[in-house]
Formats: sequence, C-alpha cells, structure tokens
Amino acid sequence: MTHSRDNIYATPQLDIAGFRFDQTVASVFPDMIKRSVPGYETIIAMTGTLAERYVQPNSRCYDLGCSLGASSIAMRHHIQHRGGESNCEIVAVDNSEDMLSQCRAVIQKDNDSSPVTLTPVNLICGNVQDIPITNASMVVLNFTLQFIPMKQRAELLQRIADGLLPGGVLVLSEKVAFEDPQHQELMIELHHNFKRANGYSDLEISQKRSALDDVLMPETLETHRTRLRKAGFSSVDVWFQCFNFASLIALK
Ligand code: GEK
Repeated sequence: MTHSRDNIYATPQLDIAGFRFDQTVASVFPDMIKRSVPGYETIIAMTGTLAERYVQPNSRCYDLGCSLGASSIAMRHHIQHRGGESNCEIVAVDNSEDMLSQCRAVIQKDNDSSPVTLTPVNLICGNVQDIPITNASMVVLNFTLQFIPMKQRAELLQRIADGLLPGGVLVLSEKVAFEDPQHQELMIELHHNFKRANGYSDLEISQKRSALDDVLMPETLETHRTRLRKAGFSSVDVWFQCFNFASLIALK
C-alpha cells in the first residue's frame, strides 16, 4: 500500500470527465484530501475526541463514505481504552471498491501495529443511502453528503437521526456555499490560494474544479442546520470552519 502525490490534473486534459473515486484517485487520496481541504487533519483528530465523549458501550459507530478509513481509525483509537468491554463496532461504508480495497489494507496495518485489540471495523461496499442505521451512538459523514443528490439528502439524515440512540451524535463535514455572492467569491479565492500554497498549479485547480462540477454540490450552512433540525436533532451547530469547509455537530 503506497500512497503517492496527487498530480491527476497536472497535465492539460482535452475532455474533463466527471470526478470519480477510482483506482487513480484512491492511490493518491490521503495527499489529495490533505492538500485540498483546509482543516481536514484537524477534523479527523477532533473526530477522535468526539468519539471519546459520545461513543456508548454496546453501540455502533458509522463512517459513511469512509474512503481510506481516516475517521474510523480516529474513532477506534479513542474508544479502545474501554477495550473489549465497550463491545462496539464501527461500520465503514463506501460505494467505491477501489477506495474500499485500499481502506482494507489501511485498517489491517492499523490492526497489526496496535498493541491492544481495537474496536472492529466492518467494511461494507455499498451506497450509504441503502445501509440500515441502528443502535448508533456516533455517525460520521465527513465530506460525503455533498456527493448525494440534493433531493435525497433529507431522507438519509432522517434515517441517521432515527438510528441514533438518545445522546448520540452526528458529525457532518461539508464544503459549503454562501448566499452573499461577494463572500462566496472570496471564500473560493481563499480556498484556491490554500491549494496553490500546497503546491497545486492554476491548471490543476481549474481542471479539478471542472471535474467536480455537478458531482460535488455544496449547500449553505443554513440549509444544513434547518434540515438537521427538521430530522429531529435537538442541538445543531458548526464547531469548525475554515473558508468554505465546515463541520457541524448534531445531537440527538
Ligand atoms: C475521510 N470520509 O477521509 N455511498 C457510499 N459512498 C459514497 C457515496 C455513496 N452514495 N457517494 C460518495 N461516496 C472520508 C472522505 S471523500 C470526500 C470522504 C472527498 C464516497 C466516495 O467514494 C468517497 O470515498 C467518499 O464518499 C467522499 O474522512 O473526496 O471530498
């Protein structure tokens, strides 16, 4: 399992196809997401801190759109102190077999290098919209909802709310949009500056942007808050934001 530097869009492409989570993306994913999403590493680290607080014994944690399993790993390392008695399971789901096969190797490596038995991760290749959610104390949607068709997002969030135990938490991280066009433009520009500072060229930035058109569809924070409250979450708000990337905590 070697992960290399992302240079997928470094050379001019005549016809830019819609972005797909295929083998090429899977092989560079950790580098790609770190250099593209401001705050990604902070969000992952804090997912562990939140797991420590919210994961209940004898319950499930869900990592929906798990990619290479970063959120699952953060969670399992923070519930491990309760060892076998916690009797928890992490259900990690992704609909890209290419991502999931890399994830399997990452989880295996994590198992092999741990001196203690960590919470098991059950990897499922499937659509997060089809996965039953039951007996959950923590659900993570870390930059995944943005890829679900907008009209189908409410149903998924409703199923998550219904599957969470009292006192459970949903961590929802998304690229977001802003009502005010001037602010929207500023956030996009600052995000592109972040990518440039991380070594992406203007060509890479613009080709990736075209590839994500109609694939990644951001919504405003207000839209997220309203929909989460409607799904039955009692407390909803942003705990992290950097430019147009934000993470919300929604409590059951
Ligand atoms: C992380 N959470 O590292 N069902 C299942 N998986 C899906 C679906 C779907 N309907 N749609 C997209 N995916 C991760 C990062 S990446 C975010 C998440 C990004 C999967 C897709 O295959 C990909 O692995 C992941 O969601 C989104 O914390 O690349 O911007």
